[in-house]
Amino acid sequence: MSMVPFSLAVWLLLLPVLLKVCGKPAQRIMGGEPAPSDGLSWPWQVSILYRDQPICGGALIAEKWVLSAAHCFPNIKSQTTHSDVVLGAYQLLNTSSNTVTSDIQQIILHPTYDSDSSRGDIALVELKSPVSFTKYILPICLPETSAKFSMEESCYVTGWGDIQPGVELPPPLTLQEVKVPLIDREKCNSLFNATQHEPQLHNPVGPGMICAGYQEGGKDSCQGDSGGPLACPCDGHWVLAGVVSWGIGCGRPGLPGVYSSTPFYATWISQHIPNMTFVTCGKGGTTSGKSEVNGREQNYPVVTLLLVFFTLTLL
Ligand code: 4AZ
Repeated sequence: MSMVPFSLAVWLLLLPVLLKVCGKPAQRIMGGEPAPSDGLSWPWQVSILYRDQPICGGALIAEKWVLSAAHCFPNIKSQTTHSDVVLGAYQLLNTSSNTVTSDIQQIILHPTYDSDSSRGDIALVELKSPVSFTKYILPICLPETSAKFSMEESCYVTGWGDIQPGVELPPPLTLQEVKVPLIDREKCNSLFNATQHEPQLHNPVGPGMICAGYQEGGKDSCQGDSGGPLACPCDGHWVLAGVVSWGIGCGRPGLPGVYSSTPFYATWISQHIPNMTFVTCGKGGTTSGKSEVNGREQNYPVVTLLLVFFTLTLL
């Protein structure tokens, strides 16, 4: 057997591994509340429809897989049959040729999911067939278990959920973004414990949860954003730090939004998606507070090196 087809195959298999294809939007513009109108900022954002109505958000993590919240699926059987996943959308009521709608193959809830405590509020949604990546449809990177996000990072939560409790996003349902700093579990529990609310829970933020928001309130995710991404910059990529899970109201002072922590569930995700790759945020290297996540500089040395190697192996 000739070595040429063999090395060709090896390199073609290695190429997508060496080239991180997640967490790199074609473009990103810092700004206010509606996401930038080019619709390129959050290409992993999906909407999950049940009988044609948007019920939850989700994040694309691979060609066939979306990560969402377990509480979005109280009736898996009916929802698998009657739900669709909308990808590449910006305005849900004004979809373009960049939008793809997919049927659902299966929904996998985390085995520890408990609706009372919101423990394990994470779900994997498998699409019927793989989607083609475009500049409007791209996966976000997943953090490995030991990934640590810098607490100074600018994380964003995005979605088509309510703009206030009980106030729906008006037509044409334009994707919203809001910058929310991470709040660690200890700090978040002390906030919840110190803030008057019903039901008064003690240490409600369990392992596998992380908070994001402001002590003074005002900026938060809300009903309908559930399952959607909390995206943070890490080592030059956007990485999924959390999945919108729960809160007491929305944007209330001292009651930040609570998210299922993706690093905590990385092992479970890898068990269901065998070839999934994970990124190591803030380990072995300089994790600066502000990282350039949209520059065109990264990976080009790797690509060049690869192409040189590739050419040499073919000779
Ligand atoms: C909800 O009802 C919900 N502020 C989701 C997230 C938050 C609040 C409520 C976070 O699905």
